Amino acid sequence: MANDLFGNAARKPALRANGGRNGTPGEAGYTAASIEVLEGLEPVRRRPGMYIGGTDEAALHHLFAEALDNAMDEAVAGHATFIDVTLEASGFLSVTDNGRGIPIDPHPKFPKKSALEVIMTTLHAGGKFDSGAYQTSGGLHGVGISVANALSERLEVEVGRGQRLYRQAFERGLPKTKLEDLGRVTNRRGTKVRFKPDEQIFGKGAKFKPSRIFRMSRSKAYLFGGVEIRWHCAPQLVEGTEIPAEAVFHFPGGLKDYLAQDIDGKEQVLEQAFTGKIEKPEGHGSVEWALAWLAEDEGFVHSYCNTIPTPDGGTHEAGLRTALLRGLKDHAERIGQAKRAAALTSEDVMGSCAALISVFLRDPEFQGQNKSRLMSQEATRLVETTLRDGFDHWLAASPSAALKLLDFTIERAEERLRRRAEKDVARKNAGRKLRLPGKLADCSNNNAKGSELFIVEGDSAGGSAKQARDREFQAVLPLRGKILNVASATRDKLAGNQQLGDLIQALGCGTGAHYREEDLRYEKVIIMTDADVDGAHIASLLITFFFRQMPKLIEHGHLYLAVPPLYRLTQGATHVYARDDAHREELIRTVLTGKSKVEVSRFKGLGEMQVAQLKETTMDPRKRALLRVVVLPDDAEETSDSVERLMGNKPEARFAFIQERATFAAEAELVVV
Ligand code: 28G
Repeated sequence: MANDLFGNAARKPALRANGGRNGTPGEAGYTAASIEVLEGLEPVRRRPGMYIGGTDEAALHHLFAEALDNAMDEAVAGHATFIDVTLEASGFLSVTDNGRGIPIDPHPKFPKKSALEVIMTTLHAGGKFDSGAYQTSGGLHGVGISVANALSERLEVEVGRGQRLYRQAFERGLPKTKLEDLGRVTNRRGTKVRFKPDEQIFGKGAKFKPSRIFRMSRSKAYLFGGVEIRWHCAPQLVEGTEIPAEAVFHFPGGLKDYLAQDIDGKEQVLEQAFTGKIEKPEGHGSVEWALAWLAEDEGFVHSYCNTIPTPDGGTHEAGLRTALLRGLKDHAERIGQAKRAAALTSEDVMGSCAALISVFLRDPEFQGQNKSRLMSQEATRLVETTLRDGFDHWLAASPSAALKLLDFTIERAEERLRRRAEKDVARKNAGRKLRLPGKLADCSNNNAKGSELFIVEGDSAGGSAKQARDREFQAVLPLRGKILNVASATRDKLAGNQQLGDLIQALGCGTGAHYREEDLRYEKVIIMTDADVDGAHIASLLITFFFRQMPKLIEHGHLYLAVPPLYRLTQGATHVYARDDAHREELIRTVLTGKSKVEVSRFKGLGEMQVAQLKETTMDPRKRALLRVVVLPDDAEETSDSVERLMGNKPEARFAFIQERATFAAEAELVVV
């Protein structure tokens, strides 16, 4: 038997059927002895999910991924130049490479079996539940083509090797034929695996999806420019779809081509993508990258190691982020813009960056649920230094593009800082909300803008107001009984007063020297008291409180008086409301006719009004009147005196005086003089 390739010992025991993916092609010389045989395939059929992550459509396609990965290994290692993928109408899928062909010599541990049969029928280490996080590649968590064999109702292997063609067939992982020698061939070298997934495992009618197989094949070709992948599909499977029955994937431009396809039609910040490919000497890996910045915030990083996707990122992605951030910051410094770039984070640089990065490493280390994160430490340095170098050159070579990129990322940083500030405010507001007084029925609108606080006298009126309000933007705070007269109270007494404490808390803006209008939780603060002497007294006390503790709140026009009616006049079906005696007489003279009897009812208080009446007459912004409380700025000091003088003695008298002067418009001004 001509097995010229079977002379040398392997570097280390293989963890899967083939030699793993190497950055350095041409290192042939494995022996069948290096295959570490563990056990048969029964466990795979018993618990397929343990090996391929389930039995759904994604898991089904893992079988293809494994076969394709094996073929890619041969290509990446420099032994194969093309891969053929054929999907048949029968549901059979075949993957063929023109590599060395799976070894067929007798296996040292099982002299009666060929290496090929051992590879196809035994489970190899490196699976998900293997002790180490170490494996050579992804695919079916690196468990080998035998898993695909175990889960196929039939699988046929053909090997062209040493100018002879060999064949063996399996069903559900068990050999159905011996390894046959089909005789001399000169035109076939490599491996062909043809298989059909087992419906017993994947469910009746489970089939490969042409579009998925097509895309997976194309991706691989992008990831390794040195391979040509030929796609054939039974025409009836792709009829009426966008997927062609025949295609050739060959992308010498590699990731550059891939990126162009990935971001086709999306607006880019720069005209040129940043791409490159570096191969380190002596098998110290290689790096290929293609990056573009997208105008919209749709960045992504697709990373690969040895053509295996690493959706959970890892060390290579870390190197990429560091290289870009440092590179851009250093460039900013070189052009005297270090200060502007100081706030940049890799989030700002990466957020809109469409990045493809592919590394080839010897013996890569993967980790995570699906082995989808690269752990090899050397990848960070490899990617960081390589990309950094390339990025520096690229930035230096096109100063205008570099500046554009810098401006773009700085703009993103500023936006990020703005968003964070907004979030802080929102959080602060939320925190403040937690400390609101229990009696407050707050509105759902969290913004001060457009919201109103009704300060209501007594719990019963408070109850009516809560029902009459529009809870979206109207809050209600009932205050019980008469509040403390601020004008005559001491500081301590004021601080300990429950009613005022609740009010201060509800407003959120603090008092005296601590007053901060930006923290005021409502745009309008509306005092709503009964239209009687007691009500006037309470309103006066409240105005005094505001005047003393939050004069700015009045000055800036936030304080109002509600104008509840005192009388309801009914004539037949007509109802009108009058706010006082004079208004009542006026209405009788002007609005109502002298013909029939006018029924006059007097409200004893807000609590006595029906909810609908209260809403209509006093609270609904479309129908109510409000009085704005104003302090004339010039007289501010004098005002202070007069308020104290008046409030200190006979507040209700003063309030009546004010009312007389107030004009009733939708928002009249109540001038405190
Ligand atoms: C068609 C479907 C997918 C493959 C090869 C070639 C070799 C190989 C495959 O060896 C056994 C285990 C580790 C060394 C390697 C041939 C060395 C010399 C191969 C494939 C021996 C597996 N000659 N081509 N496996 N290794 N193509 N295509 O699966 O120690 S699998």
